Amino acid sequence: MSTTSTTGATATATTSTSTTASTSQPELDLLIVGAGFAGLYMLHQARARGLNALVIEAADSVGGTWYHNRYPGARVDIQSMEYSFGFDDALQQDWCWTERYAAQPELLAYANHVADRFDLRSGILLNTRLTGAHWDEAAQCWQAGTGTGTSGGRTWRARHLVLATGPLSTPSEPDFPGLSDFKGQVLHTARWPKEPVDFSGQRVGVIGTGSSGVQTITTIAPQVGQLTVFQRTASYAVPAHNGPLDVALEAQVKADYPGFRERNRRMMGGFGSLLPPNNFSAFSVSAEQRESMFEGRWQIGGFVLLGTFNDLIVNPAANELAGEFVRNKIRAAVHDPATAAALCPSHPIGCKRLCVDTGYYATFNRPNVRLVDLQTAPIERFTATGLVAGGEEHPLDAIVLATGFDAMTGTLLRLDLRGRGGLALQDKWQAGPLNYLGLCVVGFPNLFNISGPGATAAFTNVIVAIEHQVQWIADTLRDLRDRGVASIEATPEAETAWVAHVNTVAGRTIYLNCNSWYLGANIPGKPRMFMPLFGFPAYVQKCAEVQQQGYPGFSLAPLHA
Ligand code: N01
Repeated sequence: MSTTSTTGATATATTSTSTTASTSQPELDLLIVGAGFAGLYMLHQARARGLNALVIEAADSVGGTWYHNRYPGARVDIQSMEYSFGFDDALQQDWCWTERYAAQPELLAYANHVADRFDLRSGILLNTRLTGAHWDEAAQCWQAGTGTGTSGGRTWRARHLVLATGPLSTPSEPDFPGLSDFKGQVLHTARWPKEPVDFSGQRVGVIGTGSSGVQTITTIAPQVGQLTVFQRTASYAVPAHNGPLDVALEAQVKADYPGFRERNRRMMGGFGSLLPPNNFSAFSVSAEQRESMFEGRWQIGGFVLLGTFNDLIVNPAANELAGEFVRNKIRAAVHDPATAAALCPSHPIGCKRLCVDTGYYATFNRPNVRLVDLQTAPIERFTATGLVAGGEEHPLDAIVLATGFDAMTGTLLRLDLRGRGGLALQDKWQAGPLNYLGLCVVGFPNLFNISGPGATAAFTNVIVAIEHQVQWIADTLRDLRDRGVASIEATPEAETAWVAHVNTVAGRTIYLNCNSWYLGANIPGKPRMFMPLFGFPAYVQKCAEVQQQGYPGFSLAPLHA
């Protein structure tokens, strides 16, 4: 089957071997939305099971997150040897990372390599944005379209719809008063232009100090004339100690890559087996030993700091010890005591995702860098030539919005998704993103969401999380096809219990004690509900049990007569 996109690109879906053929047989077994790592691997796994699949992608190339987030200094915060696909041993043996933490261009090259290596481009339509999808009850399939009007329209009929649109794909662009009056350049980190941006000699303002802001600030500070950082909440940043990939480590990992992957899958976050968390409390050692153990992990760098003791994420008092350790590092790194104080976070460490940095705090010692604390000097308005915060005008030539994402739900809620009886996802998720297993939603049969609310992706090495969910979906679809099942839908009881479970798990941790995107707290008006699930191995086990036990928590329906 061949389809033509609005831009004339062609893609070929594989021939279906479905046993459910009938006059109402949809043209696709599954339509996959998004050609990031999740969409690419979903296509590969679907084809491997003889399913007729097509990917549509709004951008003009593959890569998802690593296509869009091209801001200066963009780089992964999980080590390259771990942040990569493990499903194909030849791929992981052949590919050579150059740095401990790969930078965006290398990650994008990797996504393109995967697309080429597994001949995935023939199943991907680029420049094709899904606008909506409606469940057709009579035909038991999704009618998914790219809209009408000047952009042209095309509708696909697919038995299943897989949303591989990414949890962090819709940028948050706060409605700052007067922003449209500003005559200089406005850039968002998550929609950075392909052409290099030259900030030489310019007065640049960065709003936002999460992972994207921290990397941008550190990288552009030496290039710009004057950098003003507008900080609403101070961030914890731990050193990456990035550098060329250690060839001895590479050889060690490659000598048994499958074993390395397996050990990582047993970790809470699907990574970190090189230095597992310690299994004892921060209070079981002396103050001197504690300091020395924090220091040891600080010198190694990355997320391992939070594994220094086993109670840092569950006991606020233990967490405070780690937080104070980092605050002392900030005080030691930043010369001006007032700036250092403003850079010291007060929320629990790890409650928002840790930033992994390369000299972030010391950047504020540069004579051309200034911190504006929005807690004491809030942004009032933009002007043609800058912005006013706390009554002071800051003249600017360019503004970088490092303001994050409408995470986990933003992308789906901007689509016209309608399930059984015309139920709109916006109505279904009015009070928060209800789901079962982080994969399915009651009222939306045959719809699967990857890396969404209720799943572990936000707390996991996302590629490991993707591999697991994709394999589960692909196995399920093959299984259903072989059993003559035309539709699968979560039950209301299972959905309610799952959302409660996700929140119960979070309630045992410090994750509810700050305003994070995990809670939707960064978006005004968004329902406050804890969205991601913590704990990858238990999640994998639960999903496996559901599959092995014949899909408890789902109702299955055969093809209508
Ligand atoms: O977004 P964020 P991000 N006025 O939401 C501030 C992944 N990631 O793009 O904290 C003023 O973390 C906001 O302030 P506050 C990673 O999972 C990974 O940086 O809400 N400020 C915050 O400081 C990460 O967690 C990598 O008070 C406003 C910042 O903008 C996730 O993506 C790299 C504001 C947003 O921080 C998101 O990271 C990059 C307003 N109206 C991203 N609205 C790596 O792998 C928001 N802010 C390294």
